[in-house]
Amino acid sequence: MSVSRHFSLLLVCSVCFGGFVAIGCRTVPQERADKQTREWSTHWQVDSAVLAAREQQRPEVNYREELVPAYQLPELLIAKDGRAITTSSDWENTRRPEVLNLFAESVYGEVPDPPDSITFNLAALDTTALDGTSTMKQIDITVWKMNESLTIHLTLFLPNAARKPVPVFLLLNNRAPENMDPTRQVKSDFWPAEAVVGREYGIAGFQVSDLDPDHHEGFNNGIHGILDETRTGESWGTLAAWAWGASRAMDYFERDRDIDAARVAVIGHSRGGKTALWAGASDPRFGLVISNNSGAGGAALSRRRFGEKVARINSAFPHWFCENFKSYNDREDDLPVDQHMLLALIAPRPVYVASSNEDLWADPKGEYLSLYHAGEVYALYDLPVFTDSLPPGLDMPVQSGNMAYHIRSGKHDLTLFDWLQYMSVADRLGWRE
Ligand code: GTR
Repeated sequence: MSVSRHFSLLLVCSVCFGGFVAIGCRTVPQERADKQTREWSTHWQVDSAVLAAREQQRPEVNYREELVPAYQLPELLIAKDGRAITTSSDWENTRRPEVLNLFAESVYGEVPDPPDSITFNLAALDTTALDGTSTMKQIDITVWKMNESLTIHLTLFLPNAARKPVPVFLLLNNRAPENMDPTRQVKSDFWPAEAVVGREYGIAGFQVSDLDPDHHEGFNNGIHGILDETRTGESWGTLAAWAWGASRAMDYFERDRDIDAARVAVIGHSRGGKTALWAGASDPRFGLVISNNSGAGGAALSRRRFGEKVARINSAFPHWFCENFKSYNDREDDLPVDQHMLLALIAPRPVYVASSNEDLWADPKGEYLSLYHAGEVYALYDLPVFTDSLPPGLDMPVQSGNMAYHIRSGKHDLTLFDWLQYMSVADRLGWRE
């Protein structure tokens, strides 16, 4: 049984459509719908108590579906010159580079010239970590430009018993460093090393603040202070700097013979989830991209203006995106992209989007819809897609080909439940075979 066939069995039921299939305010041709016309057996509904609590917290914010304005998403499959994109090679050669550039120049920012050199040093090694089941490595990744340098401290656990090379989950840690305690005195579900190693995967992570501290200081410190020359409206912000750090970790993975560099999953939560998506979109070496509760500027569609909006994220976190993104404050309809196009940049590689039902600020439905609309590009590769325009029921993980989604009950967080789903997807991708 092929991998995609195997996955499509996870879908719950089939429904036939006639003519065109409506998806939001757009349609997909019948041919695509015929490939997989299925709906979820149940759909997620906003919990009224959660809604009431959120509205009380932030009365100025829209959390109601009926107040989402009508919107038209930018066309994924029409090139700038008006040509229709109908094949995966058209996508890869023409439209994908255009979309990638649009995100770089209007959302996350352009990366400057690379550093002069990069070194990898094994700073610590324990071959009997986790009661002898694992090897722990700490690697200092140092980038140099002229006589300035910056070091990313990568922590890694690899299962001793597993056949090598081993697939690895890389967390971009935007929470406290204790979440990735190499001594394992502190054990956190945010980075559950024991559970991941127990499933015969490697787990790695670094603090995003190694690249750039998470506050606005004019881009003088962190990697910006080292690599930036003249800054413009298109210069990279903090999230792009963190994503760049993920690529440097990937540079290391490619050098470690115990690691299967073709099977590295990049994962992040919230601001880390936005970063994981941009890392996966801009660096095709990541074999699985996981967005946990990434919300605005991550998986959620900006045009829905539900929960956190572009103007709010740009004023609360003026350093996250490029300056040009601020020109779209309260002008979402003028953005040349929307976030479904970010997920489409990951195609045909596997992508997992996860939401939580109390996290209305991140717009769970908007996160699901991005994945749904990105299906247009996955379908070009003849991969199954999601054809139900509504998110599945609570705690009901769904997967169709290389796309996966769940909405977990509970708060904005990265939990063991989430990790277990991500590992199960990797299992189904055949990563442990
Ligand atoms: C919030 C922000 C979100 C999300 C979150 C987090 O304050 O508005 O976009 O990134 O922080 O990272 O936990």
